[in-house]
Amino acid sequence: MVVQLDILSAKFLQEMMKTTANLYRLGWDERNGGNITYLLKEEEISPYLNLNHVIRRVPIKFDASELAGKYFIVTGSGKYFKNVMDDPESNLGIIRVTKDGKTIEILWGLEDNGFPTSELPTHFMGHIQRLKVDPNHRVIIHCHATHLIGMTFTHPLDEIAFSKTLWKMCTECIVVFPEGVGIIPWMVPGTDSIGRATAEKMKDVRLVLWPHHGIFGAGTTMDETFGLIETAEKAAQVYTIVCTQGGVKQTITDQQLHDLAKAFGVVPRPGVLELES
Ligand code: 2HA
Ligand code: ZN
Repeated sequence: MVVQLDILSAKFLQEMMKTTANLYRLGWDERNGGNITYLLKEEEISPYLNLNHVIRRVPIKFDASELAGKYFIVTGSGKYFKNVMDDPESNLGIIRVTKDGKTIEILWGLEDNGFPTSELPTHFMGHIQRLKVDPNHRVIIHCHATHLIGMTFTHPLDEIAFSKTLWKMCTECIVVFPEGVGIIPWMVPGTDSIGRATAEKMKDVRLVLWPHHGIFGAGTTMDETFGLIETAEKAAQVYTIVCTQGGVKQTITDQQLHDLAKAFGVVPRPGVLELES
C-alpha cells in the first residue's frame, strides 16, 4: 500500500499559504486581487498525491504546449487571498498541463468547481519566457502593490526614468533589480494580449508594471520573488513620502549607483545611469 503524506504539510503549499496571507496583510491583495503560480517538480508532489488521479479537466484558450506535462500550484480565479490560510483546498489548486497544451488537469484543490487564476495566460506566457532566460525560474506573483500603483499616476511611465527613480529611493534597489522594471501600456486584464505584452517584457526584466493596476514579479523561489516585489514597493513608498515631504533635496548619485553595482557584481540596465565620470 502506498502511504500518502498530508499535502497540507508540503513545503510548497505552506509557502503559498504564507505568501498569500502576507500579501493580504500588506494590503496588496484586496478582495480577489492578485494571483500566484508556482512551477512544481513531479518529485515534490508525488509523495502527497496520486498523479494518475485527475479530478477535473479545464480547457484553456491559448497554446500552453511549451509547458506540456508541467505541474503548478496556483491561486483560484475570483478567490480572496484573505481566505487561503483557512481553506486552501477551495482557494488553491494543483494543475498539470496536457501534452497538447490545450487543457489543464486539476489534481488537487479548486473545490466547488473553482478555476485557476483569471491571469493564467499572463502567468503561463511569463513562465515560458522566464524558463528560456533561466531554467530555475519557477514563481510568478501578481499583486496590487499600493505605492507602485500610485506612482503610475504621478511618475512618467518611461521604463528608464521609472527604474532610475526607484533605484535612487533605496540603496538596495539596484542590487535587487539591476535590470530595472518593464512597463506595459494600460490594457484589459485577464486577456491573452496582456499576457503576450507582459511576457515580451519578461525577456529582459523580472518586474513588470501594469499601470493603474499592479505589478508582476518573477523569480526562482517564493522568497526571492516576494522580496523582489517588496523591494520595488518599498522604494515606491519612499518616493511617495519624499514627494509629500516636499521633494528631493539630495539623492544617491549616478556615480554612487555605479559604485554599488560594482561592489555587488551586478550590471545595471544600459541607458539608465549617466556614464561614469
Ligand atoms: O485576480 O488581480 O488582475 C484578480 C486580479 C486580476
Ligand atoms: Zn490584478
